[in-house]
Amino acid sequence: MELQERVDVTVFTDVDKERFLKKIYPLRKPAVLRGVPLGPCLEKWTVDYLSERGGHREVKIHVSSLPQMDFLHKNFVYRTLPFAEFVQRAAAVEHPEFFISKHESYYLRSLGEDARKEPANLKKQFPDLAEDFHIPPFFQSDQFFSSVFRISSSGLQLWTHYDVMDNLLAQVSGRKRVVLYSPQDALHLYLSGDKSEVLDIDSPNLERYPDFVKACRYECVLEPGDLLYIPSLWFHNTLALQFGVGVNVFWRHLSMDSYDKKDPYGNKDPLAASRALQCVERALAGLEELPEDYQDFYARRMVQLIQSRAYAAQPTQPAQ
Ligand SMILES: O=C(O)CCC(=O)C(=O)O
Repeated sequence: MELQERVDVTVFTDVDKERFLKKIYPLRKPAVLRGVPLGPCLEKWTVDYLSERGGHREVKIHVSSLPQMDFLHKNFVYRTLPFAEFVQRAAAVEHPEFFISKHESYYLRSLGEDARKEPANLKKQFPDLAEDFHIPPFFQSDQFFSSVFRISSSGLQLWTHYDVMDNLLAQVSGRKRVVLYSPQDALHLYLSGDKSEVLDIDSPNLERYPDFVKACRYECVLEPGDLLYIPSLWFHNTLALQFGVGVNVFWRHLSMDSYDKKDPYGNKDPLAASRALQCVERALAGLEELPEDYQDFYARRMVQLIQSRAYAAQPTQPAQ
C-alpha cells in the first residue's frame, strides 16, 4: 500500500519581526516559532486564574460526545456556559453536570460581540485576560483581523479545514498536535466546502478516500509558548494532547477589499475566488442540457483549461 509522505514542520528559534518577515513569511509554509515572547499568560493562565479573570460572560461552545468532532455526522451540539464554568469543565475529565454524557468534550472558539457581524477580539471580549497575552508584532496593525480563544478538553480533535487569513496559533498551555496539508493537496482531501471529509486522518478509510495517501502530511507538536504560523489556505487538523488554552491571531495577507466584508470567522473565500467558483457552478449547470458523454468531454476540456491557465508551475516542496 502506498504510504503517505510525512514532513516535520520546521522549528525556528530566535525569531524577531525582521527574521519572520524576511525569511519565514515569504515561504508561505507552516513554521513553528519557538521562544517568541507572549507575555505573562504563560505563567498566569491556570484554570483558576482564567475562571476568575475571564468572568461569567456567556460563551457559546461545542460539546461533543466523542473527542473527535465529526461535522459529517454532527456528533456535537452548541451550548452556552459562563466562561468560568466552561473552563473548569473543559479541564476536567468527568463532569457531574453535563449536556450529553459525563465524559463529554468541550471546545471554545471565541466569537465577536455580535457573532454574525464582528470578528472575535480578545481585547474586547476578555479585556482582563487580553493584557496578559502579547500579540507578536509581526504584521501591521491595519492587517489585524481577529484574536480568538481556542480552549479544548484533552483529546479534542478539530477536523481538517482551511481559513482565508494568515494565522499565528499561539499555544499558551497544554500540548497540541497539529497536522497540516498544502493547498496544492486540495484534490486529495475530499473537500466539503472549507473542510476535509477525511475525519480519521490517522487511519483513513482508503476504500472511500483512496487519494488521501497522496496528500503530504506536515506535522508538529506545539509546546506551551510555541507559535505556529499557518499561511492562509493551508489545511490544518488539531488534536489537544492535554487540556489546552491557545489564542490564534488572524491577519490579512491580501488587500482589505479582496475579502468578503461579511465574514466574522475569516473563512469566507476572497471575493474574486467565490465569484470564480460561482461561474464554474453556472458553467456546469449550462452543460447539463447536453447528453452525458458531451458533458463528460467538455468537463475534461474545462479541467485542462483550468490546469494550463491557473495551476502554479511548481508543486510546493516541503519547508526546510
Ligand atoms: O487548535 C485549535 O483549536 C484550532 C485552531 C484553528 O483551527 C485555527 O487557528 O484556525
